[in-house]
Amino acid sequence: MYDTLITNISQLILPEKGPLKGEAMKKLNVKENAAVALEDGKVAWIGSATERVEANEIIDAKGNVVSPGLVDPHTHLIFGGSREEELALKQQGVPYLEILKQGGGILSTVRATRKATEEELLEKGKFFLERMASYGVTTLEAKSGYGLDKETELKQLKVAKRLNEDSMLDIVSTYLGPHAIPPEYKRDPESFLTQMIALLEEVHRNDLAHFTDIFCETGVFTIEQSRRFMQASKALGFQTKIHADEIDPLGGTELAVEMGSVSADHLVAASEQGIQDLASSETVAVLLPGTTFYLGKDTYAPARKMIDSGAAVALATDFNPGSCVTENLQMIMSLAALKLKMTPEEIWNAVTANASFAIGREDLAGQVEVGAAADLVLWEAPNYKYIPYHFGTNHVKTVWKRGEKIWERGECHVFSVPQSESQS
Ligand code: IZC
Ligand code: ZN
Repeated sequence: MYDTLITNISQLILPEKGPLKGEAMKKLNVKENAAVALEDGKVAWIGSATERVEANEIIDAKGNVVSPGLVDPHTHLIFGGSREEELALKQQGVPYLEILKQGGGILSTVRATRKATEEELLEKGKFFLERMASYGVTTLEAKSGYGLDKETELKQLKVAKRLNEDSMLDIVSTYLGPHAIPPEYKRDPESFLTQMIALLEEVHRNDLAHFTDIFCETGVFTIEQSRRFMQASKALGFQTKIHADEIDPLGGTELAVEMGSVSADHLVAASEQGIQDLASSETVAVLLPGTTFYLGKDTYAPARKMIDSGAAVALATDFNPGSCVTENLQMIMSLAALKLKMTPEEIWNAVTANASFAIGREDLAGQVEVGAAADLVLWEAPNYKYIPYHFGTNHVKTVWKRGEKIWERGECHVFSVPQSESQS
């Protein structure tokens, strides 16, 4: 007798383990007319919907899709304030890096995050996490980077750690101390970087992050500075990530591969050499089409060229208060179809197997396997292609994390207002 049986599944998505590179991304493992049983928070049995299986709770998927919980491998989850005032500047054509240069952008969020208490950041983080879960995300990465000083960077990382402990979701932390250069160090970025490197030790000692990250971009950190930071990170045992070649082609993609980074993120302006380097490595290209969309740009990351050359591609929201303000990974899946020209099979592999590999969770997330944690999503969609196709809405019916229902589509009174409310 199992705890739960989900049956009548039209398609059960069973991604292969990542990293899925090139051709391997083009095949999605799908079991038609399936059923899955859960026991003690784990997947206990996978079979056909026609088999008779006993369970305490039986859920009829009614011919809909079940997938692994989605994995969002790049978010800036923890921050103070918000930046809706910058939308008008964007409309007037002021570039993202120009807003930053004038002391806005990331620096505006830094001011708000320094002011916020740990409790305030925690409450805000909870709110966003519930939204992410509602869209089917059960594992995610969260970066610091809005402190740019010791106290606030540690505060952000502690909040992420508490959210990981207190919630059902799995949150993997990344230390992004070198995210921008604070005004007090404008004339001496090298000594700012030295401070952020010095902080690595404390982050490591308190087990506050698994990964490190740096914003390698014109006016932010150079290739040489990024290499220095990554070498220091590796020396302490961190795995590295990098915000690379987002706006200007500095060669951050090549650097990521040279350093053996687990991922290189953005890559809109990645060079031909960078793409070849990715293809010959296990560094995952984490693409963030929501950011290109939100910045109002026309040129998207060369996903087709990357996959066709043999690289591993993952997709993420880049959820942050400035350049991509959305918790909705399903929207990113649609943008990947429309703007990156990725196929539905590639898209599903990119938000499951490759996303989990990009955050070192390939054994724990992005899969449906007997013995693995029961992180599952029941969709209101007849097949997996339907989800990226029907954009901008939430297709999730139910989300399970380690076998527990953590989100379910709520009440709706459009066709029936409850009696007590209509009478009062
Ligand atoms: O707050 O603008 N690109 N970092 C690098 C960001 C975007 C987040 C932000
Ligand atoms: Zn980012």
